[in-house]
Amino acid sequence: MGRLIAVSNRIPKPGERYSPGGLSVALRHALEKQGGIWLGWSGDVQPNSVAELKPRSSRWKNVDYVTVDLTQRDEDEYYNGFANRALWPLFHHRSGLTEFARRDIAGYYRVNETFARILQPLVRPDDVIWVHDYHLIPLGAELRRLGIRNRIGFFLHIPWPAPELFSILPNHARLVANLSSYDLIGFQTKSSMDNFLYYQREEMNNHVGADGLLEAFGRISKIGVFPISIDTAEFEEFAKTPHGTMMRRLERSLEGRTLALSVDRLDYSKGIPQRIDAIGRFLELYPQFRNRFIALQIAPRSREKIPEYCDINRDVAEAAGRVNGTFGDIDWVPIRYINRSIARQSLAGLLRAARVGIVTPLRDGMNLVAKEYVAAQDENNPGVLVLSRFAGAARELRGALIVNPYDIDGMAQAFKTAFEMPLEERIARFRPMIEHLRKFHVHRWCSDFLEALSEYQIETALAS
Ligand code: ADQ
Repeated sequence: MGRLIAVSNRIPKPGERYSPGGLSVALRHALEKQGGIWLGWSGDVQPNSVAELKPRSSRWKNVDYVTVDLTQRDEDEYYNGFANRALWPLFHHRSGLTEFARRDIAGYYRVNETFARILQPLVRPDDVIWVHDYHLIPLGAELRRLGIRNRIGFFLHIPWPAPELFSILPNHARLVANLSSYDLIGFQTKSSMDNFLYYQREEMNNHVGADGLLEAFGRISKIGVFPISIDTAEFEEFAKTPHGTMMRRLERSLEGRTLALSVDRLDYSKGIPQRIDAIGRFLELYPQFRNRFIALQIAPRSREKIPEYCDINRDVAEAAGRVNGTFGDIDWVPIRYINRSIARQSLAGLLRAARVGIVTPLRDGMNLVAKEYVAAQDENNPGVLVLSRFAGAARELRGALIVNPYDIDGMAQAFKTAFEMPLEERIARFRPMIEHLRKFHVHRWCSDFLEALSEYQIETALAS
């Protein structure tokens, strides 16, 4: 078996402590197992005047980590520009937040070309290349242009939007043509895949076979659904052996009250202000719950150079202030809001300590926190997951209380149901979910994707 070459926008530094973001958690496992290369942006930025950006490489546990810096212009146009002010909001159905400039599109393509140029000399004939996420849609096409014939797969971690939304992008046709350079294109959910295929058929007149093969732009690509997951066994273990100090501090501070917990990157797609408003509505409608629980929101800041991310920080702080100001008392405030990143083992312990897990994104490719919450529970006394219908995870975690994150009253009602749910029902809802996650864990996700990619050439050879 050849090596696995993974490419993603950011990669963790070798041996670095865990950093938030679902992608890095999932990929590290696959690469260490198979051996290979992980290429991405170092996170460092050089002045525009720098003559040449040189990649750096270091090896750690069977993996060569190859990183490259970006120039300030690259960061502005590619990362803070087209990827995160056009693709991210649009793919999360927030067309009102979508901003694009031709200059940013050019920067997006330029950085993809740079990544391809760095990768090309490192590729051996039997390597398999796996490209990740919306930052790198054109990378496959750039690699093909440089003569790379290896199998290349692409996985989209975020949702693929409805065709009407996608076609808002001035370069929509070029982006889907770029995707045809991949041998396998994977989505988190069937609805994302259906949106993509509908666009291919209706807008592009391309042929989609019943066998999941797409004939487009002179190539055949295989299309599939691969819902990402977590390392269930490891997370279950973490939750049983959390770091003692943090747990003791939490327990002391709760003073016998129930804990409701939310953990998200600070992002407008995660529905945090709406969720806080729903806690306010819950306290208004059901005053008997006042002073009986604490809702802890953990949300490390992300993408801070983008204006919309400063706005969301302010919106969350204001929403929490409003609810605390209205319902808090001298010895109790309902919402605790912190921006810290938490070590995985402690996070697992916190999730286990929470009687209610609130995961209510407005739209989310999958949402790994929902899965982590389930894996962290005590089988004999599990908590209740309140989960948005617009998270990919809602397709799998059927035992959750599924809510509409835009419906504040509906969420308030669900919180009441969650707090009052008897043990028997909690167990009945929890069991099928944990069994599902024990079967469909992150290793299975990787092997399913890579297997589908390795089968690709045989099938397409037959089809063509
Ligand atoms: P994200 O949008 O980053 O990922 P998510 O799936 O929730 O979202 O993953 C976040 C990860 O970061 C989780 O493992 C969580 O435990 C961790 N994390 C969050 N806050 C943390 C904190 N304060 N301290 C420590 N860890 C924290 C994108 C897509 C998702 C998709 C993933 C994976 O947006 O929809 O599920 O990729 O494909």
